[in-house]
Amino acid sequence: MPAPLVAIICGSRSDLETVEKCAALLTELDVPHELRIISAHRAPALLDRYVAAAAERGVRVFICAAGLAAHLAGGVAARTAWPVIGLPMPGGVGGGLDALLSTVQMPPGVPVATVGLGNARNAALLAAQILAISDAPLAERIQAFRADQTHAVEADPLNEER
Ligand code: RP5
Repeated sequence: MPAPLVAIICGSRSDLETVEKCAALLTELDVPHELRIISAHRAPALLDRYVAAAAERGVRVFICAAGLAAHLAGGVAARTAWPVIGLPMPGGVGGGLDALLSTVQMPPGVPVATVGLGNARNAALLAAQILAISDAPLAERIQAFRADQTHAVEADPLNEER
């Protein structure tokens, strides 16, 4: 097994159903990854140890999924200079507006690239696209994914030329 390049961290087991869609797309794109459940609030010391160790082992992109007072992505971004993608989880105030703002509104100097509420697949794609900068075969797999997606739209029976 190649060493993971992407670490997916979620704040709670209750985030898993969404986060597994992110892991599934990374698997489909053949991107080595690992998944952990580490709450920024309930286990800050573990988060500290994990981020340092993961970067040491070769992880190059972190995807952080959290809801409510979603400090996980910001907390990870504070601990590493590798890219961090925030995946805010729906369900809190305003359907997840709390998590969206907590994740996206980082102070200057510590960025978190935030995807839409619960948009686990975009988090996976963005991580893959970052890694594809220096991985030509991965870039080709992403292009193929895009082509399939385009073909699916074009092939919809409602779009048939008459
Ligand atoms: C966040 O609080 C988690 O990421 C989760 O989305 C939310 C609720 O967590 P649980 O109370 O279900 O553990 O930290």
